Amino acid sequence: MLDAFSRAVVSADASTSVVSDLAGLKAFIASGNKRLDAVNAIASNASCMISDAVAGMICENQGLIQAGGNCYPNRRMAACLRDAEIILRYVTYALLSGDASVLDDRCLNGLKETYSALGVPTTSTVRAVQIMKIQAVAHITDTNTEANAGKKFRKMGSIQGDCSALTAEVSSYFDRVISSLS
Ligand SMILES: CCC1=C(C)/C(=C/C2=NC(=C\c3[nH]c(/C=C4\NC(=O)[C@H](C)[C@H]4CC)c(C)c3CCC(=O)O)/C(CCC(=O)O)=C2C)NC1=O
Repeated sequence: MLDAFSRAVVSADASTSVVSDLAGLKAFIASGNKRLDAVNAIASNASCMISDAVAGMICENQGLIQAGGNCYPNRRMAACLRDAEIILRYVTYALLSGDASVLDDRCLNGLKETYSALGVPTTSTVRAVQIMKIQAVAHITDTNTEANAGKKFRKMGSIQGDCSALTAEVSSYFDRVISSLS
């Protein structure tokens, strides 16, 4: 498992050169508080995001909770919610460390094969991950709306600034999950 710093060392070592991406690391440090706010925006809304994403996925494909569907019976429903939680958790770890390796190595490695062995539909999983991606960006930028959140509407109230680099980065981790299952 690597982070932004160990990644710079490993890449330098691979080309037997000195650490060269110091500008990148400087930017990583300079945006540290923003990054922590972004991780907090996801982590502190995680249970709401997970249940909403899985509910949305089922709402669009109700066969999932009927006999023969992969969210039926409750044991599978629980496994599905747990998997959504695992995926979101590893995305936050990647965002915190500024590197995708923890997500790749500990969550995505072999997941597609596991799903195909168990008959877990990856298109549905991808749909739930897409919803979590949209939610995560909305929570990080504090642009979530009461219309979509209903009674659970909650603003982070963090200082407004330019979060485009962090939202692009977190989106790339969700895209990584999607492409590894597709
Ligand atoms: C730390 C890394 C890690 C990951 C990623 C992980 C995933 C994972 N998901 C599993 C099962 C499962 N995953 C799902 C998920 C779903 N079913 C659906 O219809 C939806 C599309 C989707 C939820 C979004 C289900 C239903 C099962 C149980 C399948 C079965 O036993 O028939 C299994 C098989 C063992 C088990 O049931 O616990 C693993 C290993 N486990 C891990 O330790």
